[in-house]
Amino acid sequence: QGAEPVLHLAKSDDAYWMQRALEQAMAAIGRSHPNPTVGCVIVKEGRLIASGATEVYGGRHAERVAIESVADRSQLRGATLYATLEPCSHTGRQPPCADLVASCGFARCIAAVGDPNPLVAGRGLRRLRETGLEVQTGVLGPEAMAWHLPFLFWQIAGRALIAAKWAQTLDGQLAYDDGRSQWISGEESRAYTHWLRQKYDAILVGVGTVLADQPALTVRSCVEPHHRQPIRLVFDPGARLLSCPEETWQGVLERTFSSQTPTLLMVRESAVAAARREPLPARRLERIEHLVSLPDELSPSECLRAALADPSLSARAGRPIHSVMVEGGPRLISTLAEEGMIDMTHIFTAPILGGGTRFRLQFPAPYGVGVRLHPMAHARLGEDLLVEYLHPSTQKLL
Ligand code: AOF
Ligand code: ZN
Repeated sequence: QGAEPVLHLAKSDDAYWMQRALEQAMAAIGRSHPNPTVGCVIVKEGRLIASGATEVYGGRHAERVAIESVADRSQLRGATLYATLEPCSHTGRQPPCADLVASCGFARCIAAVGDPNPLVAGRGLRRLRETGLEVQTGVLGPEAMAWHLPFLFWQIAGRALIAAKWAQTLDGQLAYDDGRSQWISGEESRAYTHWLRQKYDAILVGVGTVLADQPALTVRSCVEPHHRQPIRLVFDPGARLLSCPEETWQGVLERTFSSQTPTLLMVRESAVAAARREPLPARRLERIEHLVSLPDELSPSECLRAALADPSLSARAGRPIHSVMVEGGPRLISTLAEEGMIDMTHIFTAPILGGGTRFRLQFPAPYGVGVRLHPMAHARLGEDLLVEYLHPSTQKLL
């Protein structure tokens, strides 16, 4: 349940220990944002002697947590340090990890991926090589890249990562024809999804999903401790929420707009203006604390891009928004995917055949050439299979 590794089976000792380092990071999911949540293990003669993960923002980095947990530092002589990200070489809120690692007498340092932060960018590993350590990168590289993607993407692309998550049947249905979507993926996948939300700064859903399910979109019923609740974004260009049946509206207020974390409602300018002229929508609008008005002339994808690039979104959310996970529905995901907006996907496939015909991803004919995604990591969750894919443009960027 929860923090099961999204990994291939270990193929070598190094992969085995890097998997343990990734598990350290996963157990601290979301804790260090906007710092990447790095995992670290220290191994000597085939035995684990220390482990750690990045602390809350401004706190110690993973390598320091692991090293400082060893009372007798002479133990570290000749040991191997595994880190899911290149040890840093700069002085930020914390002193450089590379200097600390270099001072301990390690024989080897294995980093899964490099740190693209311009203040680091290879200098951490170079520093260690110069000290005489054997340095290696790329062990579980794709898995670590998938894990650190929100951070890597923000550093490299300079904009918020848009990930999509959906569960589907073998025949590609995201919900049964009667609209039920809750029972496609199994219990393990659902717990995993709740847990996974902590990795992202915001969860985005389309209004169709909100009207159908009144989802809470919170972190719950999954492994503890819970490190944070992402904010919620509801994409409702036509303001359908403001004129839905009263019972649905009450459910939406209670669950999707619950007090645990802010919910921002994204509506087109013209629809906001129209809502203000009608008694019921106008009254409901009063209840919305965070309204994001979208320019009329932009497409849905352009609206989302603009909203995410607008610093006032982070200000209103009370935290930087560097990544978003889209959780449906099929229409919103199709619209975004069609315009090449989905940078990565978490897809859960349940062993169910015959899910109906109504709720599937749909792309217009010109899209028919097909975009080949890059699989990065996979896991079995109960009877479901989870695969994480990168869009080819994301792959190229990294
Ligand atoms: C590491 N280990 O566990 C993490 C690293 O302001 P600071 O000092 O906390 O530095 C933040 C930067 O350090 C961050 O942008 C990223 O480049 C790197 N994160 N590095 O060696 C860690 N979290
Ligand atoms: Zn560091």
